[in-house]
Amino acid sequence: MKVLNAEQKAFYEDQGYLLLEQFVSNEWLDRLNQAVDHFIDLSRQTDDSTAAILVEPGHTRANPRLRRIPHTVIHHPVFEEFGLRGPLLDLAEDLLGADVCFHHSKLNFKWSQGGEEVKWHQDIQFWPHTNYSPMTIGAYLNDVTPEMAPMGVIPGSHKQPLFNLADEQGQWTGALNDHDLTRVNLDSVVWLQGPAGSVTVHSCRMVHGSAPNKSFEMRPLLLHTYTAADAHPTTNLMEGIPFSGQVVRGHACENPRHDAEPCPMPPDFRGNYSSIFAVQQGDA
Ligand SMILES: O=C(O)CCC(=O)C(=O)O
Repeated sequence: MKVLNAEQKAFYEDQGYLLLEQFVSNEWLDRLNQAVDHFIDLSRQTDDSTAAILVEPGHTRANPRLRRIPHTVIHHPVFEEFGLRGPLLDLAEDLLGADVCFHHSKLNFKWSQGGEEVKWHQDIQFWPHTNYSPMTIGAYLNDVTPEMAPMGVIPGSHKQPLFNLADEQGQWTGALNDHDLTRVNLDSVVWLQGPAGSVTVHSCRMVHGSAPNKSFEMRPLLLHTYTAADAHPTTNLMEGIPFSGQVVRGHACENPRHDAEPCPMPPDFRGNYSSIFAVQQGDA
């Protein structure tokens, strides 16, 4: 084990999540926040979303409102180094084993005074794989208090069956519908908050979400998804996206391992997927 103890690993396996306070060093936080400032400056030159910057409705050059930087690792060398060679990889290796692949990364801003809700969902139905090893590590780049819409997880929900993320007519929404929500113990939610540099980990099967950010501070959460190398994607969502599938620890695994439980499939996004915010809010 590189950074976790056996108890933390057992907790992750049993509960489906971890919160590690101040895991990312101040030196890394400074470098990452400088990169973030660069994108905020760039957003002052555009009225609309670009490949590197997705803006919220209400964004203006004078009052930027950033929703997300998708695929951070392809847009800035500091993000690339952090996601592909940085401190999260020891954590990924402890949880996934010696052979680890990078899948994708994104920075969810949740801008102050209105940054959008992320409705309850599980991740793996967005990007199915042959097994359920994929997990996402989030790093808070600012101090995050309860008012700033931290991410919430439902402990143990990774052991529940997978939901269809569709409305009651069967139309994909990217979120659990009201009927399915009655099967989830929402009273047990744990809000994962902490000082800058705190890190969240959640299983790809974990039911999770977050409220709108009504506070006066933005809540940048830098998310990276890693998989055991024997988990192969079963859609073409990431085809042609640089670094997706790259081995970041150990070796590639040519023969995928298959878990028995079938995974509900997402719509065929055909390169049009932009963000969970857009999917859930119905504006893409
Ligand atoms: O940003 C958040 O609070 C949650 C993000 C999330 O669940 C996702 O992007 O899948």
